[in-house]
Amino acid sequence: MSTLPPGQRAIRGFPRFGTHLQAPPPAVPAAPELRVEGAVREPVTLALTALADLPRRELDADFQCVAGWSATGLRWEGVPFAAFYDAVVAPVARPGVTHLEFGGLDGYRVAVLLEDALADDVLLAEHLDGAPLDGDHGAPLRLVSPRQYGFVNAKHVDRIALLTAEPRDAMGAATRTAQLSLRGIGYGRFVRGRVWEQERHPFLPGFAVRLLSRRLIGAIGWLSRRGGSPRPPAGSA
Ligand SMILES: Nc1nc2c(c(=O)[nH]1)N[C@H]1C(S)=C(S)[C@@H](COP(=O)(O)O)O[C@H]1N2
Ligand SMILES: [Mo]
Repeated sequence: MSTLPPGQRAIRGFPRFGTHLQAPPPAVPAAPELRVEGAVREPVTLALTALADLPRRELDADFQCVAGWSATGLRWEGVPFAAFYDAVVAPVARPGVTHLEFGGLDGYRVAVLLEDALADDVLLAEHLDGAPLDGDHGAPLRLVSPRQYGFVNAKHVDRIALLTAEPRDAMGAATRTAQLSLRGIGYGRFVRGRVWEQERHPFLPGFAVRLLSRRLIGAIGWLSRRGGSPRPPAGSA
């Protein structure tokens, strides 16, 4: 098995996790679309079926949660993000794009440095382990960036906004409560979230985030089961 990044431990299975666990996964529209907006000359709305015309790739990778657990040996399949960017985004992008904000059907959003999004192992994934993505893991489309923590790996993606500066408000959740708790723990500020650099948090050191998460993980597991996951993060603390 591959070496895990610093401060991670492998767990069995792949739990549903995130800022949205009090709610079931969002409904997937009958004809899902992806909208490209922000610093563009013209917004683009693309039917997800159009992704079939782009290059495809399979990617074997581990998934690193900022709280310290890793799901190992996942196989994703989808469109390399750089290929999507070249084909769909670059033609409409205004000059000076520095960051992208990925938004999900559940109201989640997260900003990613353009350079990180264009890395060669970043996918817009539609399949996990040979099956279409399920609600737990991001149906119908998710960003997969294995060298960045889970929070960068936006699920249920339906929107990409081009930004020309680092955003002041770099992460958002669906409900006001979840949004305020993200703010409260410092995640309003932008962080690249690279796992090998342990960029777990905008200003706290990696070990502090791991200690705090260890305390929260029981509660998170409970919410996760309540939210509908068949695979709670047992053994993750
Ligand atoms: N749309 C959406 N994407 C999201 C989240 C979320 O709440 N909503 N949570 C993020 C966080 S904090 C983590 S750790 C991972 C969890 O991914 P998983 O549920 O597939 O394990 O999704 C990320 N992407
Ligand atoms: Mo997370």
